[in-house]
Amino acid sequence: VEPEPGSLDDPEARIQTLVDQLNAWSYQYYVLDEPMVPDSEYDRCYRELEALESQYPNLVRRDSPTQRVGDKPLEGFEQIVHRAAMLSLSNAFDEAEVRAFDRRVHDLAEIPDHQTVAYAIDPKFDGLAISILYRAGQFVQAVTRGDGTTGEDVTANVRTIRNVPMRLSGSEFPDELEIRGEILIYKADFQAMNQRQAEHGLKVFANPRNAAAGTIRQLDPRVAASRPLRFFCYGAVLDRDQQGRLQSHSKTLDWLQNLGLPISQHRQTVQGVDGLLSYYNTMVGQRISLPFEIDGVVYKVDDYRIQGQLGFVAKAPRFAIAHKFPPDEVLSRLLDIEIQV
Ligand code: NMN
Repeated sequence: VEPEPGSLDDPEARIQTLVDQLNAWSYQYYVLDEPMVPDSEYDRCYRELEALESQYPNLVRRDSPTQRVGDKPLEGFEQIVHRAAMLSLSNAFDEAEVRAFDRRVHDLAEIPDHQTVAYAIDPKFDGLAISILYRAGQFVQAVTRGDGTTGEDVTANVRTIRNVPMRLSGSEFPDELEIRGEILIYKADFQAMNQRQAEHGLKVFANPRNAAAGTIRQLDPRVAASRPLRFFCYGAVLDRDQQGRLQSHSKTLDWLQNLGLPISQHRQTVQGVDGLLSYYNTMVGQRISLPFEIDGVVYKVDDYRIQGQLGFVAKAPRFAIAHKFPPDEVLSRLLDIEIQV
């Protein structure tokens, strides 16, 4: 008699069922922030999977949640040349500079004054930029920005980040997909982590960004696995055909979200410079209550055709700008105190 798939008589199928189930629950828990089952249920399946994997080591899957605990330490990080440079963004520090940006977009793309430009906006996460490569839908490589041209292969560390999918969902992805995003640590996780570090007489970090950057450059992936890193995807490297099909940045993010990638819930599409400034003011107000640190907001011309007309200057695209927040160290010091009390 053929064993029933997923039953205990067929360990390979049972392992696959458990991996798929745990990954689906993890997606709900870490990406959507809506757990579907109690932790005890998740943990029970996890232990069953661990037991099967130790009994059948050759059946361990690369996308198994047990593979996120970190491999053996590395000797060093390999240097990787980015296939598409990781650019930086020009900055705007006040309203006049944002208005000048919108003016330039109109002028260079020859958009009449009475027409507003659609902009896609994201919070500017205060973490570190990362490029992640999926091949045939499988996570294969993660590289830091470095100098924008060459970065470091930190695949082993990024594999431990719980909301980075090891496998894309659905089938609507190209054979190779390189995505870009930010690695960060939530404020509350940072406080707890620093407290643990202090209790163990270990290094205490100055802020979440330093902690995230220091963790990603750790040679021991088990250390990375023990730290509460999170990831947000904010774009993909697309060729002209793909841009033509997707049409806009906001539709690209919809597509990436459907592939199971974590996309910020705070993204928005707005019309014209007034839309930009009103979003900015909203975010200035929300900044302190957001669970993660941001140091500004990023405005991108949404339509790829207009982006293409604008092109690039030096190392930054002309179709995007980072509107930076004024420094408010006093405010964040106050926040630290509040959390510690
Ligand atoms: O290391 P992982 O497998 O991500 O688990 C860490 C903790 O998070 C565990 O305590 C686990 O129970 C919890 N967790 C819960 C769910 C859920 O759906 N309730 C999903 C993923 C992780």
